[in-house]
Amino acid sequence: MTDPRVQVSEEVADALAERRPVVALESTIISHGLPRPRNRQAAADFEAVLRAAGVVPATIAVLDGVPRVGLDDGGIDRIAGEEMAKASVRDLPVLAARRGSAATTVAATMRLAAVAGVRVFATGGLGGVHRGFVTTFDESADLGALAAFPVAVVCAGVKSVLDIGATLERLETLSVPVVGYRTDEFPSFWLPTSGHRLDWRVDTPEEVAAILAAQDALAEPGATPGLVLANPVPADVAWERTEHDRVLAEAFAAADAAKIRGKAVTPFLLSFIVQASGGRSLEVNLALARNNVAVAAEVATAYATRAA
Ligand code: PSU
Ligand code: MN
Repeated sequence: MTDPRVQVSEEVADALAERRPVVALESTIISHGLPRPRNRQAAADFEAVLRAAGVVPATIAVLDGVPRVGLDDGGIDRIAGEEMAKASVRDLPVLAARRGSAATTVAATMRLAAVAGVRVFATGGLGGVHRGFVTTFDESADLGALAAFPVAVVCAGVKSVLDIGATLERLETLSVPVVGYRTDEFPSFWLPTSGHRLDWRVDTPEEVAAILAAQDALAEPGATPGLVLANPVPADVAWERTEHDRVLAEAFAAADAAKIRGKAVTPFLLSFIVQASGGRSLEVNLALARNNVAVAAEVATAYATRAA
């Protein structure tokens, strides 16, 4: 029988025991969010950014039924190179029982990070409420996970292919703090703005660490929620707004014309956008994800410093 318990790598376990900084990284962005072979390079790059900052990377995935927190190079080769299923929280027990392998979404990564005791997590963009949710009820389990697991997620907001306003309303209902990092506005992935103002802004990693420490100290009855640290793509690498708007409008029209529905809509739009932008959207995606990893390293360092 495979041991279905979460396996934390020795490097990550040692760092946590010694209160050194650790940052969790998801694997769905590698297996499904970025094309090969750039995805393998990106996975190595994210880990290298953390190590250069003195932070231990904890890339998370399920391999042969075992949820792993901290992959070695062989594990990263597998999530980048093999055809992997995409696992959210509800898929974890099925994978364990069947000894299956899968990349983990933000939701499943948060859950496994929380079990291991990793407090800070970096990704590209969050899942959220889909356009047309009134008829489809399509809302990512990422939002429920943010309400349930005490992990801070550094991200560039959500893509404008989702309903950003509805996503922010749901995060409010779920009592998830949403804090802008050096911004007063929620970012929209490829663009630093969205038109949606935020209630809270911080300007230093130490301020974020203080909020996380306050969450820990409040030890809210029931679950302590996570936190969204909304970190806009740097202005010099952001997509040009007019080009962004033009390609998105083209993508929605193409999905409509091809009568794409349901679960197929997002993958259709995303691959259309990469093609129609001549790869420009991919470059922006890589740059913003790398920037989120760098900010997460600073936050995890400030948090570990407080705890020490
Ligand atoms: N948004 C992105 N890139 C991604 C994802 C979201 O800009 O790669 C992935 C993340 O893993 C996220 C998941 O957790 O998609 C959400 O999927 P769903 O909507 O099926 O919950
Ligand atoms: Mn969905």
